[in-house]
Amino acid sequence: MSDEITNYFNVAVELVKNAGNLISEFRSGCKVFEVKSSDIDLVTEIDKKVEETLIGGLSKSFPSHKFIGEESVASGDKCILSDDPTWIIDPVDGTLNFIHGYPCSCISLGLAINKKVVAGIIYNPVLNQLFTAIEGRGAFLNSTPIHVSQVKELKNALISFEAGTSRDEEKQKLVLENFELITTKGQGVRCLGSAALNMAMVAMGGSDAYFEFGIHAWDIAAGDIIIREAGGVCIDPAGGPLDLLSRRVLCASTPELAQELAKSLKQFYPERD
Ligand code: LIP
Repeated sequence: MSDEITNYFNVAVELVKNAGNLISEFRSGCKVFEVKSSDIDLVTEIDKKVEETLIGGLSKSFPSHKFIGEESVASGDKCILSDDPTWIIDPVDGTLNFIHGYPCSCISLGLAINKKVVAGIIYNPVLNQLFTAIEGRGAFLNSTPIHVSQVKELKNALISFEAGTSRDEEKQKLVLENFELITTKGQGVRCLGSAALNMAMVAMGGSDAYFEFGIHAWDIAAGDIIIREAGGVCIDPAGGPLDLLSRRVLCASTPELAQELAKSLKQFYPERD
């Protein structure tokens, strides 16, 4: 199985690198976009093109594989995670950044088998950062091994989090409460505007934890394996195991920090993927 996964991964990396050219052409921003679920949940033609390119290339090489793609789901496809090899795709994670020309957007591609993510790729073509992992083989940034930090306590932690793309009032209230918690109890707060890049930052030890309510499977699948392979943990924000379709994530450098955050955070339960 491990050789098969490596073969899947090698094909996927080449496709992702090529598709990255579509994104880097717009490094100064992409001013043409459409609105999706809210006025801050946006999509461009490039999101759609990158997703089509990846699904086209992967299905040609692996005709039996399944897909969960952000833009295919937005156009009406069902979000189904079976035991079959399933590619979970965010073609442009950080679309709002991409539109503005803020250089924190990436392709996020995870491969789940038996509902567990076994390989992941996060690629920011503008900053030339390629984060990768295959189960059991470690995590890498541009082929150099990466590791999470050793931070165990919230008071010493730099925490990434995001307000998300919903204008739901209950959700926005919770975002502010959790923001207050981490600004008063943690060492500092960062928001990159891309769930996948926030996770990659935890994986490389730049920040110590990241959490968000309202993300989707495609935002976190690749980050999940990259963080685990870098020595960190990805769990549900209430402290239990991560559920890829629950739209909730908490990842951290150490189990101690993850559990301290899980106990402190105000919880929100969005509708599942
Ligand atoms: C978005 C993330 C953002 C997060 C949103 C959403 P999109 O993905 O990049 O960081 O807060 O919940 O998932 O829409 O740009 O692919």
